[in-house]
Amino acid sequence: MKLCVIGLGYIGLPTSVMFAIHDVDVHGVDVNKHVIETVRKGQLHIEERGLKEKLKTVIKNGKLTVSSTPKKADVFIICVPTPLDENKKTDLSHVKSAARSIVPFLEKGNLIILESTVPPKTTERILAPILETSGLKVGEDLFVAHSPERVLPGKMMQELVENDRVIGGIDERSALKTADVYKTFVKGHLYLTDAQTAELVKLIENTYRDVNIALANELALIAEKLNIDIWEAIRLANYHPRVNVHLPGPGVGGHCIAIDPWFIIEQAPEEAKLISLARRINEAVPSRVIEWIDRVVKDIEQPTITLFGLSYKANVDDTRESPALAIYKELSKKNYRVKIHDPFVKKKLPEQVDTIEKALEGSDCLVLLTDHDYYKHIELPSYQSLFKTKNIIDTRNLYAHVPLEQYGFSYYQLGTPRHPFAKKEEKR
Ligand code: SAJ
Repeated sequence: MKLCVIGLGYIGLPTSVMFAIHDVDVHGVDVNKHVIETVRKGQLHIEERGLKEKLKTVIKNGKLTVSSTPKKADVFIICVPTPLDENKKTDLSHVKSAARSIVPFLEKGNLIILESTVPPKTTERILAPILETSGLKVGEDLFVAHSPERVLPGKMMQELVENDRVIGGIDERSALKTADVYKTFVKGHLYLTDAQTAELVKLIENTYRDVNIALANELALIAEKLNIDIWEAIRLANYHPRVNVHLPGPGVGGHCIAIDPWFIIEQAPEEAKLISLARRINEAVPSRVIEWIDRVVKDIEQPTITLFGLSYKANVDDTRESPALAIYKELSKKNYRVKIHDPFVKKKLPEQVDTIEKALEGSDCLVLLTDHDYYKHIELPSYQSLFKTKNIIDTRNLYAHVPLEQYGFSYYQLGTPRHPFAKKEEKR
């Protein structure tokens, strides 16, 4: 089998490598020259555990080749981004141009799989007509399917193999052929359905998480008002065998959960009431964190704020839609000196520093935004002399176990009575 993968990003690159190590001849395509040059050298332009060594192997043995133009193949997989435009409408321009780019290379019997997350009916109404400009007919000459990726950044190499997959064919033969392709390495179950159901399944998965996180964020607000610790309450509620409340935090980031619900809202705005509200609740959280910071440093002249974490979640370098980035941008508009530390994110902002010492030197308030394991293990009290004012805002419940108040820190914790708007006697 010859495979051509369009888009060598967070999903396309690990997928290409996975096929290549299973002896498939893969040709990877990307519009970004830097990506092509980096991958060709066997190097990574993204951070993903366990990927580098495998990439090196398949570049070296020639199983994976890369260039900026597609090649003839038996199977084409499209893994390009589907962002939102400024009006929160799906921008399908990358899917469309990826599809157009393979048209000249299509031959009778080819299978085209769309992995990008898309609104329901995109495969049938947008992808298929573009492919048919080749003169070949979908359902007769070409097989077409949607099979959304479901892997978790940071665990992709494991989850690509182990996770179950949903495969939505434009017809039954397309679904069966697609299943054969993924059987190359997938050990999880392959569930076959039609394309539009598969498209909705993916959106449901991430919308479920978004709504659940919105509930957690709302419960955090309620807990602050009632002087209850929400982390403890959620932990105990989740001992119920049929309850799985997610966790509050500084907001919802990433390229999926903060975006996919909009694909549903766009198609059914009247009906998607709860989904819209959940989005609004989650989008409002970063400004609450700003209010907390403003309150904590209100009596300090030109305060220095230290942000721990820039990526959207723990142990990854990805900053797409990161609430930490939104918080940083808001803080930069104020009369604050901001310092940012993130052990995963390569320097991209002038305020970023590379050591804990530099980050905490002269700080008036440390704000923990991303719960990297790295931060869990640092002994904050041993850095206390670096602080100018010993304030800590913990948005991830990372430091509750450290007796910070005994060391003279003012410790504020999201979703608990320890918040900066609490009256003194209410604080615990
Ligand atoms: N978050 C919370 N509270 C929680 C869980 C997450 O505030 O209880 C926040 C995180 O901090 C982060 C955001 O939500 O900012 C998203 O993180 P995530 O780990 O829930 O999701 P992603 O975007 O990294 O990956 C998800 C995964 N989906 C599920 O776990 C159902 C992954 O399987 C999907 O493949 C991926 O979206 C995708 O590409 O759609």
